[in-house]
Amino acid sequence: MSGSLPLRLFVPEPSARPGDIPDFSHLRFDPAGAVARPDPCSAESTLRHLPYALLRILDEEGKAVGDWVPDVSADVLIAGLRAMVQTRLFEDRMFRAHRQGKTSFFMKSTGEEAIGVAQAMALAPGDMCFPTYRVQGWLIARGYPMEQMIHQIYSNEKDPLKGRQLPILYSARDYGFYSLSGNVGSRFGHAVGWAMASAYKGDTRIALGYIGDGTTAEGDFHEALTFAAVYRAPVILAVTNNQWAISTFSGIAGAEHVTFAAKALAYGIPGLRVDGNDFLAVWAATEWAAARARANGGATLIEFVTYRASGHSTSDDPTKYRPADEAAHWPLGDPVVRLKAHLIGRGDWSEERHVQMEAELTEALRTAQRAADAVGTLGKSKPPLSEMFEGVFKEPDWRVIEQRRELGI
Ligand SMILES: Cc1ncc(C[n+]2csc(CCOP(=O)(O)OP(=O)(O)O)c2C)c(N)n1
Ligand SMILES: [Mg+2]
Repeated sequence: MSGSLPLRLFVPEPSARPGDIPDFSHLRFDPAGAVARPDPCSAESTLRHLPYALLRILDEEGKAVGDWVPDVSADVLIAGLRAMVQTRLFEDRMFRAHRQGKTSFFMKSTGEEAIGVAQAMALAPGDMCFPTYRVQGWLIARGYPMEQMIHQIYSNEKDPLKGRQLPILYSARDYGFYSLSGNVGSRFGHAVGWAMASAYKGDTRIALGYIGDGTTAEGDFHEALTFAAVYRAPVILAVTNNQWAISTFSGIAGAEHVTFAAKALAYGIPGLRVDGNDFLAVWAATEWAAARARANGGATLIEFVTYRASGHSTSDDPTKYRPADEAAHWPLGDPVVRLKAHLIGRGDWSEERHVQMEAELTEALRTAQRAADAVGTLGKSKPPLSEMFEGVFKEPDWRVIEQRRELGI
């Protein structure tokens, strides 16, 4: 057609690149306490404002404000703080272990610890989480042995998964931690399926599925939401929006004009948008969605707004694609610092106790690492070769038998 403009694609760009001043002015943040807490069993049609608000409980001074404040004792909050600090120390130590050649690969969740930790503590022991690699704090909060984690990270003889998974793709059914998958998004649908099975059997357990902001662009996300909404599956669907998917910013997954929580609207389920660096807000939102699911009210989508303070993995260098100091400018702060300030403000914690706790945790980690080092680091010790033939088929298969004979084991 003459006179028509040539068509152009729009490609979103992040607000700052290396060398620029970090800029988060495009993000909308409500003050703490601004969002009213509806009854968890409210009709979905009355909850449609929530995906555009931001649920926050801890204010700038560390005070817990508003009607979402959960009824959690100081001891439990201290346990949460401890698990977050332990996660951070553990991850820093394992990152160094990678640089020392002790493992092939590692990923950290620095800045996002409140999500896995608070959810592990707020949900019931029989519930099942379908994790991403970004929530290993769940395992730490539930007391999974550090030494066992390190054996897997080293892929040594005592690796509980016998060398069949990447170093950090844990599997721990007894801790409510379903096997992690390297194929991002694949577990979101499994969470819904598991929850549907629980309801089908008349059980009382609910599921929690995790997905990253970038992975919401995959079909798995939308398939899972369809099933969850249609069958009112007792599931919490958590999007950890840490602003980045490796080197790709969240705008590429559609974050610029609509929140991830707002994707729930199209499916007719509630969507909560929550400050993911506010331990109490993560707890309260999880409790709310769990109460709804347990009352047969169905699924809730929760977007946890957070920031990936570290690189994507040991293979990544984030200074190549974002300002080096962007994490320090993140307007929602650091989850450890915020919970610590809250507890100190209440008179339940002190700088001295914090330092002492860090020292204790460091010592326990050192002991666990020493024990794993003694078994063997990467390549120095391996699960027995015969393990690769075990647990593959229920009945021995002729191909496996033949291959095993060829290897003489
Ligand atoms: C199906 C699939 N596609 C691509 C990859 C490669 N990959 C691994 S992590 C990742 C980014 C995921 O980003 P996000 O969902 O935001 O999670 P985050 O790492 O930020 O927690 C990609 C593309 C993969 N592992 N699986
Ligand atoms: Mg991400």
